Amino acid sequence: MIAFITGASSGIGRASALKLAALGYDCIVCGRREERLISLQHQIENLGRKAKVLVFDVASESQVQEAWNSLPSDWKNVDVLVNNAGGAHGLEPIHQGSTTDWVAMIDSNLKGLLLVSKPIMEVMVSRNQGHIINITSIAGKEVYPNGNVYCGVKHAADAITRGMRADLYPHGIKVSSIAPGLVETEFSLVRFKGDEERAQKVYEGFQPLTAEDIADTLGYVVSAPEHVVIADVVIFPKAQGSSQLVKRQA
Ligand code: 8X3
Repeated sequence: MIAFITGASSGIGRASALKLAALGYDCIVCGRREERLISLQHQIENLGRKAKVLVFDVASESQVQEAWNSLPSDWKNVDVLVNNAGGAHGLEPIHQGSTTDWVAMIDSNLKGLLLVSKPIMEVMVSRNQGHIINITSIAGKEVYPNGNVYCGVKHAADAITRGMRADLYPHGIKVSSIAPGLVETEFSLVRFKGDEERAQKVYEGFQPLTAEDIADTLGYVVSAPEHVVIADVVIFPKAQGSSQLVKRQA
């Protein structure tokens, strides 16, 4: 069994790759930070599975094609695709937003998801099997102040997930989305452009989810019986009631 994971250098992607390896999958781990991917490759190999590293930018059509073409043909029979690459850039009222941030969010969260999925969906259709899991977000279900473009791309990712399911279920392909709330990863550090103090404040006063919590959920989603599709999972920390409701200790 082969799994293909994007955004695997850290956080949810990395934890998902390790979970899938523990479940018996050989893993193609993709990202832009080669050193981290190589260290993940070693960890996967220590679990007794094979791993391949692909370094590319999901938003570049030529890089995606080149990376895909570089895979030996037996590695192209992907059973599980985890579209995890993406993230937020900035948290401002829309009229103060940066157009560079907007383009970066559209590129990684949307263009990337589609470009990576394209060749893999073709193989899955030809084999009449496969499972695509898109890591979306509560931002794809709710819109919160200053979330504007991030919420927009995640809503689109949610819609694309449903579109994939509608088109691919006749071909025996399962499509799932996992929509997390507050997970402590590099997410906020990236959103706030390296401002550690601001990033830490997001997770202060309550116990956020971890990348491993999401990977555990993903493990359940991929291990469900053959006739079962876990179509859509929203997952919050216990202290979170919605994208805007968080119970923090003083
Ligand atoms: C991450 C969760 O609430 O910051 O996608 O949008 S949130």
